[in-house]
Amino acid sequence: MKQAVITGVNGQDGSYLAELLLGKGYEVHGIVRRTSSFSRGRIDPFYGANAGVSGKLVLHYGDMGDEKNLRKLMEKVRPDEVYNLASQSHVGISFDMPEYSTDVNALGTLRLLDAMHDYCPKSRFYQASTSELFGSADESPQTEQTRFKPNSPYAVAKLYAYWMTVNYRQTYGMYACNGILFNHESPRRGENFVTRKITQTVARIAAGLTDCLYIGNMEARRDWGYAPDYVRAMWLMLQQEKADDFVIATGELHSVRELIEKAFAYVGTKIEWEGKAAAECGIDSSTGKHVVKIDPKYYRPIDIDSVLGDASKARRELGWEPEVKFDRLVEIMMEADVQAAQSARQD
Ligand code: NAP
Ligand code: G4F
Repeated sequence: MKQAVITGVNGQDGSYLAELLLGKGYEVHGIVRRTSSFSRGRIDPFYGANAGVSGKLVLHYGDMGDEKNLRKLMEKVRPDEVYNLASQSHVGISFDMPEYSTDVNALGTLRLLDAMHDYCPKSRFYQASTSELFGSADESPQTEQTRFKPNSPYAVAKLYAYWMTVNYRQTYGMYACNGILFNHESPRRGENFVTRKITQTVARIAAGLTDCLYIGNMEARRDWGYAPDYVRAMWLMLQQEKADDFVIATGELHSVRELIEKAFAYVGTKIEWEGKAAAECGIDSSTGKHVVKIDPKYYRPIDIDSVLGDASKARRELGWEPEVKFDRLVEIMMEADVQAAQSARQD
């Protein structure tokens, strides 16, 4: 039975990756943090005796800030594969917590790579790198050759982790890969990322549970894919003959404004826009209610206008293709959030 360690197993990607690996018969060792309230909703369905998966999920308390804990785990498990997904993953919040974001995202990766180097140097390593490395890029679309210009504490920390991964590969011959993943979303996406915030709030407005969506920069454009497609790419990267770095993206660009319009259209509401800049509002064309408003607190000190990926290398060398694109992604997320809002209304 193959063994894998997943840091950040309780996150969006960690939960989908665990599900994928368990389905392939892996023994998955997930690192979870101690929290004051227990929230394991994403991994509960496939944890324990009745999980109905062929593999086995084992959870370990740990933290990317705790070097000894990571070393002990690598020494004990000596896994075949390690997926480093743990991170303070919110770009906006990294401006408020630059030091913490650096400790977890940059030094945490170093601690893990070094523990692997000492205890299981033959294990294969996946690093959750990001399109944020490109920042406001010089060219579009971005490929593995595009120059990095990170412009947030999150992205700068991830750049350190990217190069440490390359460095351990080149210096020690470790099988270590960077997946440069563009934004990917799902019904399991954290509620303060823009896609999920929109689908959840629109569903709640439609169910009469709230009145208005407060939003930041609506002109930002992203290349949004579907998380289950992206964890498949992570696994593929660790099954090759040689370790390498890959861009994973859909190649489609959409704006936050477009996402809002699509989410409202799903519940039968047409949005008309009125006003300019921070005074702009989205109005429900049938009721005249103001259902979208700008709240400047969601503006970032510096934002990326647009990122668009070219995943040709992954297509060619991994045989990877995204199965879900933007329109279907919004439908999947709306279906789940509408159902959740309807259940909440009945409570
Ligand atoms: P996520 O939902 O925020 O999950 C992050 C996970 O990391 C959570 O389980 C969290 O634990 C854990 N974590 C945070 N700080 C930790 C620490 N100090 N020690 C141990 N665990 C810690 O993020 P995601 O969307 O799944 O993303 C997975 C990875 O891919 C992240 O590294 C992210 O930066 C990167 N990435 C994401 C995207 C995207 O669009 N989703 C794109 C490119 C790269 P709790 O569950 O306890 O909070
Ligand atoms: O959903 P977001 O917070 O995602 P962002 O900043 O692109 O980062 C995500 O994707 C990265 C991959 O490129 C990951 F590395 C990272 O870990 C994370 O998963 O924001 C997307 C855009 C931004 O331009 C933001 O300013 O949406 C804009 N936005 C507008 N209003 C908002 C809001 N973002 C959030 N979170 N909340 C808003 O109310």
